[in-house]
Amino acid sequence: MFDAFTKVVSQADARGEFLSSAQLDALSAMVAESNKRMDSVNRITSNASSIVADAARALFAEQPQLIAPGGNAYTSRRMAACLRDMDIILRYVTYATFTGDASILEDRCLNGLRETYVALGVPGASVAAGVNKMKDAAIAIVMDRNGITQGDCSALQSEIAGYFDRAAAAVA
Ligand code: PEB
Repeated sequence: MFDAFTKVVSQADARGEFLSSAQLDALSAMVAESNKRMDSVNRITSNASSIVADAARALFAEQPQLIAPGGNAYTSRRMAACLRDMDIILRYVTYATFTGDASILEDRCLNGLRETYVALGVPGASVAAGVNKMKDAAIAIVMDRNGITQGDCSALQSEIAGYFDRAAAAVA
């Protein structure tokens, strides 16, 4: 598990090199912009339950077979497991956003997740659709210009979107 700093250090050490000025510039820019990152994590974290619930509701409206008898979210137990899974994935996306590195998401959440869903008979494409709905909601909340210092958050937006995309691609 890395963050943006330890990732660069590990890569440089594997080559036996000092940090390059390009690497230092990139990390320095990340520090300079870190308020945006923290605000994004804070906004997603404090809206996590509605991001999950709204995405699940939209998923079940689009794929009603999931909540019909025999469906993968039918019975409260499976529904709870589904909401929990979406919550877990969103939580790991906030960790990746916080650290500026996807390795925590990959190593602790996505690694083996496809195989787990295959073994359980949970449709990965439906999980991916749910993740995409969380992505849209989370990005809208992060990019809301109200009540926040104005600035360019486009790089952060695509970084965060990329974490959701990795999660969706890992299970689709
Ligand atoms: C992954 N999910 C489930 C299980 C595991 C995970 C390990 C089996 C054990 C259990 O039931 O608790 N756990 C989860 C995760 C991590 C982890 C991401 C990462 C660290 O430790 N059902 C649907 C939707 C989808 C869904 C498509 C979007 O209809 C999910 C939600 N996951 C779902 C369901 C189960 C499950 C388990 C329904 C229960 C399956 C079953 O027991 O039949």
